[in-house]
Amino acid sequence: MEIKVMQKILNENDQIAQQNRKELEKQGIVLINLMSSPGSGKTSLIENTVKSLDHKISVIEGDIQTTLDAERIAKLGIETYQINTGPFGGDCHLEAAWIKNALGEMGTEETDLIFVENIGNLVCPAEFDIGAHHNVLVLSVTEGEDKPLKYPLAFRNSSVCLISKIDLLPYLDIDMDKIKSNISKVNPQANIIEISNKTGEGLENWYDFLISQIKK
Ligand SMILES: Nc1nc2c(ncn2[C@@H]2O[C@H](COP(=O)(O)OP(=O)(O)OP(=O)(O)O)[C@@H](O)[C@H]2O)c(=O)[nH]1
Ligand SMILES: [Mg+2]
Repeated sequence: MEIKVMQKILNENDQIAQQNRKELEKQGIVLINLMSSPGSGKTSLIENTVKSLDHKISVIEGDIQTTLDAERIAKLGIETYQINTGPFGGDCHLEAAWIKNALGEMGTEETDLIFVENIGNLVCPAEFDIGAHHNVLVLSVTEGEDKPLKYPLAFRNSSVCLISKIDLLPYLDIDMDKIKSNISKVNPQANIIEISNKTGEGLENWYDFLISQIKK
């Protein structure tokens, strides 16, 4: 007698996300999905990384409104694609189909690494697989120790958690060990890296992680 087992049926977004991941793998390109609250330092991190790494990097920017972040990145002379969700209902996340469309319009042949800067919030982006090889969560020290516990999915779905703005620690009553232990509670496997986009402290560890992932 055959036993039927209920299986997760991939929804359309998950299917397109898997296609994105596979297609990029064929081309030897690594896709990194950056997620955080508004203002935690995603664009600053991309700017520092582009200036420091000797690899071909492209960026897909997600925002509800404006091309401000894309303009910051384009100034560095790299390919930048902006997705604005405002005209289409103002979604607070990016979906796999939009990334597929962006990748199709970008010239990716020579690219080693693509950053997607997801829309700034700690909830919706974590619910949608876009086809990234790594989700990277950026949490700034000004946001409080409790955020991993209050928004666990974003932390759980990220292989790397960057704790940013550590240059501000002397001015804050915040317990770094508590932030880290709260991240580890929701995601014991998370690779936690402390960084400052302002002083550059810790960024070498982030670059080492990226270089270990780049295929070309
Ligand atoms: N002191 C300090 N300021 C930082 C750091 N990283 C970013 N900032 C500042 O924080 C502000 C927001 O940085 P962004 O890089 O624009 O943040 P974001 O996550 O891209 O913001 P959204 O795209 O709006 O979600 C800017 O004024 C940055 O200069 C850091 O490590 N230390
Ligand atoms: Mg930004």
